[in-house]
Amino acid sequence: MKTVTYSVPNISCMHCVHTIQTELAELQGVQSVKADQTSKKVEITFDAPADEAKLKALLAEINYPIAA
Ligand SMILES: [Cu+2]
Repeated sequence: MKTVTYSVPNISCMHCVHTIQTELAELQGVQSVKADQTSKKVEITFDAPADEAKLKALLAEINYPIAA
């Protein structure tokens, strides 16, 4: 089990938070997702088959790319 925190500058409202949490939760292996509107950060706890490459790819795909 691994936990990562990403900066996601595009988070601007509760709707963004909801979208991110819903989409990431559907990825196999993801245990929990906490997106925060104020800090614009997303904390994800996951296990295989999920990995960081898949998390980042999914966030980019739904228009919430992580900050470099
Ligand atoms: Cu929003």
